[in-house]
Amino acid sequence: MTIPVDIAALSARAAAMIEALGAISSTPDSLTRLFLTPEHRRAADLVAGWMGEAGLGVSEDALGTVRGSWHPAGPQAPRLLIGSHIDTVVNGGKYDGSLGVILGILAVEAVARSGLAPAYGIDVLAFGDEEGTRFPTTLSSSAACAGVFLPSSLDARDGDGISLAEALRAYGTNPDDIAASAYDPSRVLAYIEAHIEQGPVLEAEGVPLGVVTAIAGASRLSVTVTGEAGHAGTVPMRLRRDALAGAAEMALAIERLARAGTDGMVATVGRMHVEPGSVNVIPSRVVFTVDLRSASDASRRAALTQFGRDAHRIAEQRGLGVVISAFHEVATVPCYRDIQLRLSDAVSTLGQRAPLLPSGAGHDGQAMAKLCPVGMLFVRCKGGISHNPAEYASPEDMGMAAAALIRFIERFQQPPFNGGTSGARM
Ligand code: HGY
Ligand code: MN
Ligand code: MN
Repeated sequence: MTIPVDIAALSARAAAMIEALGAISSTPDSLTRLFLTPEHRRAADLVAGWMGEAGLGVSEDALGTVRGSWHPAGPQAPRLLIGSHIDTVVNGGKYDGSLGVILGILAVEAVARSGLAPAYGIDVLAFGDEEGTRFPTTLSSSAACAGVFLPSSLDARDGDGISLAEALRAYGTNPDDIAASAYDPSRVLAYIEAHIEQGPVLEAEGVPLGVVTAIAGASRLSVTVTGEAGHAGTVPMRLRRDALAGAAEMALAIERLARAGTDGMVATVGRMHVEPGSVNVIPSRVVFTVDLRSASDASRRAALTQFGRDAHRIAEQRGLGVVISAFHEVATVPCYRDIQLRLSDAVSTLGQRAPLLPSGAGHDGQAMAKLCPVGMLFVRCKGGISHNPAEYASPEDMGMAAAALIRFIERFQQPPFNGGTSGARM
């Protein structure tokens, strides 16, 4: 059965939904929507409404993930999961995460309304904590669905000292129910996510869609450098123990390691807190973050080891203290080969070519790979810009992506999907 797709209509609906969801922010003139905030609640309610209008059964789990279920073969049938996240970074873009949830809803709605009656069901998932912006955790919602949520994450505290457990209760969920949120691996066929590429490749190749081969592994560190506060006017340079100057040298050290790194290695110091923070006081304490990624786990881990050596050498030379703690680590996840082929096939039925490409950005698929085979469809974004209000995907490309998901679902059982609970069988 070939389901009729109206790409123009899908494009217009996706664009309108992006605008509606993108308008839900804690800041008036930019987009910031953090996990378990009132804005997350409003966005979850909007998405739940869309799921209901699409004819899906709507529920919400203990980590705040909104689930839209379509079970034509009954609730016990195995199911395909399609999702992404609705949280954002600070001053982020409207498409990162939200697009994947919206495309999932549009695709399942079209399939459900076509009369197709597959032997499997589909759940559309809207995760609330992919970015890890509010708490020093990340992928916690998808980890709960995958059954790999770390209970110790409940003690993670946000900038106001509120723990994840406290925030969950305030949001109206019960952390005691987290274990029950996990899917049964034997009942899940695969997880598929559509997402903007957040890079320049598809635009450079002049194509709207791409298929992801692997999702880069990442490490996130918190580095605390301690020195001695002093008078900016009286302490000679040779006698200073300047925590900020030391932190700056360490930041350049990690940048140097990444520039020399292999496998697409990238490093970012995204946040730096300086104490006491007076213009005329030598900084006594600095805390900064490091985000290090590579398509190769071995090269990332080697760079981490070398950075530790560099940071301690710099601290010793400057008479400083340094403590490095890793608060996030996720391995590189290969995407399931059969799913890559099926996504490429679905795109080709639309007369489009879908290049294969890795993802430098992290995604919920890295947690879901612990549950089932995962695959990702990338959507071209303007200038490759993301985590920036200038982030943009065209309505036409969004409509094409929705159509590709419809084709993927329609053809998912022919021949029977050779799924499994392992990550990727290349
Ligand atoms: O950081 C990332 O790669 C993702 O946007 N959370
Ligand atoms: Mn994302
Ligand atoms: Mn992101």
